[in-house]
Amino acid sequence: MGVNVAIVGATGMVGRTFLKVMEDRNFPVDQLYLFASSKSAGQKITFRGNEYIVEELTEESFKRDIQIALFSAGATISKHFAPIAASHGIVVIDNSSAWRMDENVPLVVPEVNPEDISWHKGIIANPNCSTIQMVVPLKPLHDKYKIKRIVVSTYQAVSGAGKKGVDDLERSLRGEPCQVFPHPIANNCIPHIDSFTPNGYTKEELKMINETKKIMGDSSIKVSPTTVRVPVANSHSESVNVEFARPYEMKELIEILKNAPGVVVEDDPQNNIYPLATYASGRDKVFVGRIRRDETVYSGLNMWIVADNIRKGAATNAVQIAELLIKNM
Ligand code: 11C
Repeated sequence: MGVNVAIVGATGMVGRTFLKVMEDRNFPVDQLYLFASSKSAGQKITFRGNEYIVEELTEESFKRDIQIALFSAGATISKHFAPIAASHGIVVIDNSSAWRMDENVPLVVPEVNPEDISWHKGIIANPNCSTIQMVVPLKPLHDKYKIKRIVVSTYQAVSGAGKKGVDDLERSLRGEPCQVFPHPIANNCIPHIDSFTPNGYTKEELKMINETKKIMGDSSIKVSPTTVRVPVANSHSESVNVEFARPYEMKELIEILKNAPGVVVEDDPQNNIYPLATYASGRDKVFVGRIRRDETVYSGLNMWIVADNIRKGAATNAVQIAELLIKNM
């Protein structure tokens, strides 16, 4: 038996990927409702061989027999419509930043804190893509060695800015000015994702700091991020430096990563094997490589972490949350 599902933001990049991921994972859908802005209403989208017509999202949209709604239409839409959906008994899994730091809303990565789903009050938040791929391999290491501090630099794909970002890279590669990014993205690395805040960090960087603490359930973890947009179409890469409170043996640490849910270790530098954005794209796992001791601190580690930001960083994580909900229904 399946569930009745609504997708809000169905015509966007993540919205369409929700559908693709549900197809790939045989997610049990009975009725499917697709919602978007009035501009996109009327578009046709195929799911499992059947054509669906996208409807305009209104306050009436949720007066249907729907159990789960996957939202990816931006924070403003989520702020307004997620509580309306929840008031009809629908569980909203929201991919925007609107509810992530709300203390009444669980922020969930199924490989890390699946237990937090149990206290939802109608809305469950999906974390930011750059946070998700970092915490998946770090959680089992934190459990064993206790993380004191993380220094992370990201190399984020243009698809993080949606289709507009992908179009901007193509435009920039043709020598035309960018419309979304503040500088040419072709041949550049732009250390600026989302807007700057008074302390000099961007909102993207603050998300990595705050969301990591909430998902890991440990506010003592220090996170020092620099987030950078690079001319890569899809999949974010991250250079992650970790300082543990307890010592580790490298062999044991790698075994932990190999056995960690959702993690694939790709680490054979002698044969040029390490995670790459082109390989991670289209996959649901988090790839980890270049695993090596940081010799400059008591118990330090360097890693290179890559994942598909639209799949594991957004759509797949949300569908995994929906799968957990169904299991507990
Ligand atoms: C990017 N991480 O790569 C952003 C996109 O808070 O869900 C996702 C923004 C968010 O531009």
